Amino acid sequence: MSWTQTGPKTVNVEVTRTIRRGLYPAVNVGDTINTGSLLNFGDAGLTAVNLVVTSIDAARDKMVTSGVFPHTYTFSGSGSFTAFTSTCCRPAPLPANGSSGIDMRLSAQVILAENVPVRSSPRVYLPAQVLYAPTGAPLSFAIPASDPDGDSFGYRFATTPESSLTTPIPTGATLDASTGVFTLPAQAAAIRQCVQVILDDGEGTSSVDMVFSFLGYATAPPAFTSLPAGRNVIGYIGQNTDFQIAAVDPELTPSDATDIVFGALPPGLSLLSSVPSGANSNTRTLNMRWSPQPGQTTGASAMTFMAINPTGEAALTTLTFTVVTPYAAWAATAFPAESLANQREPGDDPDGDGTVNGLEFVTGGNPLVAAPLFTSERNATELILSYPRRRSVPVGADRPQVSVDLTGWLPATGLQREVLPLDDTRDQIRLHLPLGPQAQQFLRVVFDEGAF
Ligand SMILES: [Ca+2]
Ligand SMILES: [Ca+2]
Ligand SMILES: [Ca+2]
Ligand SMILES: [Ca+2]
Repeated sequence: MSWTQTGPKTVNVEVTRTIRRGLYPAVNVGDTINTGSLLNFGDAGLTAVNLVVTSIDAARDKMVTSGVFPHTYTFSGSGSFTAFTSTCCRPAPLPANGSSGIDMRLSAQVILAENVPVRSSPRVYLPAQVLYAPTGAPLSFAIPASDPDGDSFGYRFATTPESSLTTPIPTGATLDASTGVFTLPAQAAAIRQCVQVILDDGEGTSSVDMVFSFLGYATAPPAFTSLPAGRNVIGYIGQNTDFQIAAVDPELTPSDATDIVFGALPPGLSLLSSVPSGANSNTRTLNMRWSPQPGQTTGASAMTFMAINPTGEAALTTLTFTVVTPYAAWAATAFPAESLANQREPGDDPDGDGTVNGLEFVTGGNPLVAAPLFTSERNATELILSYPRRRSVPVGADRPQVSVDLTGWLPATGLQREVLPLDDTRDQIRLHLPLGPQAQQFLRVVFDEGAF
């Protein structure tokens, strides 16, 4: 359960639950079901939990459902409310521990204050509430989550009042409060373990309820065979980084047909194709693209992918997606590892050649070797400003300007832009400005900060 504030006193509370397919045998993806549960907004508000079916897994008698419930709170000043919904049973049937009877409660603390920026609780992106794992091996993965409005947030196990789980923390389970890395020790026998985690960004909380079904495999689960190096995909703003994720099940029967599933994709990450191959589709390859957009927050986020076949054999992997600006990527290699730590910004000029680092970057210069990169010349008819330019710099990022007094600058018109290939990565740009009737004229080129 998570929430997003949509106005001074209004929120959308989002509920995601996995439900037995057998309870609703006739519904299809896209249908709405009445779960019989109520959502209590924490004030006097109540609403029926009618959820839309987003996926159906008939073979394992379960389906994923979700719903968004708008609500307007009545309060003056500020208010803190605990929205919650509960049901008699976590999804069933599952191996071991019977088929139902373990209560489930989902809650979220909604903290609202008038006249503050609209905000949101953290969100978890998991493909399903029921996750399968083999017995005999420990389970470890980072709970994939992000906060839509960019707050940092922490993780903790839910308490019994929050989750309804009488033993809310399975024996030996750990949860890293800052990274969300969750571990369960190896389970000796087929067993179900239930875990609920609360995410807190200081502006409220959200919750995710997970059921781990440990299966004693007669056969082997799929395994990831192709992943990005270090499980880290670096994306440069404005550029496409394509990569593959592949998983293979060693058995070749129809019940080992492998799929790779994942939650909602963060901005800039897209699935190009999902390709089955091999005998009975025992191999699955995702072709993906990481394309961070201008303005996107730099830094790292995590996302979990699950390789799974129709019998429920599964493997999880978590990838990190890092956004770096092209300038930051260049600076990481242009400067020695340990030195010049305080002279690496675009406006610094450690070699003192008058070309600041930002311009060394766009021109392909060396920030540690003094060398002129911008040259000018004048002949009888024109003024020429010449500089190298990396082809990866966005089109239009360098803008010629003219002035007659070095004070007021205007976009240069009537300019001829000559582009000469220089080397593998750069062109030499020569800007030709015809001499006009003015007593004096000045020409300069301005690089947008977006180029860095
Ligand atoms: Ca937030
Ligand atoms: Ca298998
Ligand atoms: Ca310099
Ligand atoms: Ca230099």
